[in-house]
Amino acid sequence: MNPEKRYIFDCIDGNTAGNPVRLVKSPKPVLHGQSMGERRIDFIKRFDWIRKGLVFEPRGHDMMSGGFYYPPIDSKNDLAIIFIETSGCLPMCGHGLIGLTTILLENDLVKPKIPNKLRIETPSGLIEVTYSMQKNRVQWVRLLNVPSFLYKENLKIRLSSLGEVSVDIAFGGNFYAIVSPQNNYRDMADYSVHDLIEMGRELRIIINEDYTIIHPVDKQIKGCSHVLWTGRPKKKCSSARNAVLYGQNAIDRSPCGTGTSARMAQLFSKRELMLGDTFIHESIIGSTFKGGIEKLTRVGPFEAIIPSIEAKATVTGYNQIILDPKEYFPQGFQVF
Ligand code: PYC
Repeated sequence: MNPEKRYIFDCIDGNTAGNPVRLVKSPKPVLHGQSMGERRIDFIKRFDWIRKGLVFEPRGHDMMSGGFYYPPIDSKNDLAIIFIETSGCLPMCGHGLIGLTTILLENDLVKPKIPNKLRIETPSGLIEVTYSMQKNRVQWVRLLNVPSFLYKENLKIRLSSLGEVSVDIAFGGNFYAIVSPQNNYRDMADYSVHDLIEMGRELRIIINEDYTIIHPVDKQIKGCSHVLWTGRPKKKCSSARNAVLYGQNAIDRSPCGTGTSARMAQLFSKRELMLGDTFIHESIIGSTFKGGIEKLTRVGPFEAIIPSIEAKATVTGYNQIILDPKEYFPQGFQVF
């Protein structure tokens, strides 16, 4: 950050199934690296002040997330995305990608090479998207996510409130600790949002201290960043409900795209979901994502699924955000 400069970021805000997404149109930092994975690391090293200023209070809040869009590295593709949110720069974000795609299309900021399809480069890999548009409004976006797999099973973790719980770790673009129903945990419905955040933070710390979690193929993706609390659905049409903790204080208002992918991978590996199945995931506020298992593949030693996630996003506003180094909080703050 140049201490003598006042920055004005031109953003478009929206939400996907209730969770916020902020597209940064300009200015965009020039990033170095041969892949989006390398460019993400470059962003974190040199431009994390932009992320903090745009997602933390007072310009953002605990759930704020979004991203920058760039020309693709491979000209066969349509665009590339760097995600930003309160926990950092995620390798992949499902609700974020669906929201950013909606904002880009409705504002004519991207021209698909093939109508109704987009190929989007993310730090986690290439994401193929299809969508439907009527009268300049995106009706739905459906993404094929990166290969998702169950990574570790039945880890025994002792939490101060619940006692010992059994936890699975699955990858769906980020690594998730998944807590399924068991003796010491029945359903997310038994806990307040505050409890889910507190217990999730403790669980995440213990897992990251006690286990090495690293993507078998892409060593830049490591650590358990999210905790997924499971529950029975409230709606007849849903298959399951979930609450995902991300960052220090956020429970995803959407059903979480990468979380739903990780959950489907976990259920597939236990043969509770099969190739071709549909999985309707419900969020803490009752919004839903339609998930599916589209293909099977392998990631290193792991059997993996290619999940699809379909959802709707809405544009909510045009926002010019000032980051002034001379203000009190140019890089924002968090309270927890
Ligand atoms: O939808 O993948 C997602 C996501 C990650 C964190 C918040 N939402």
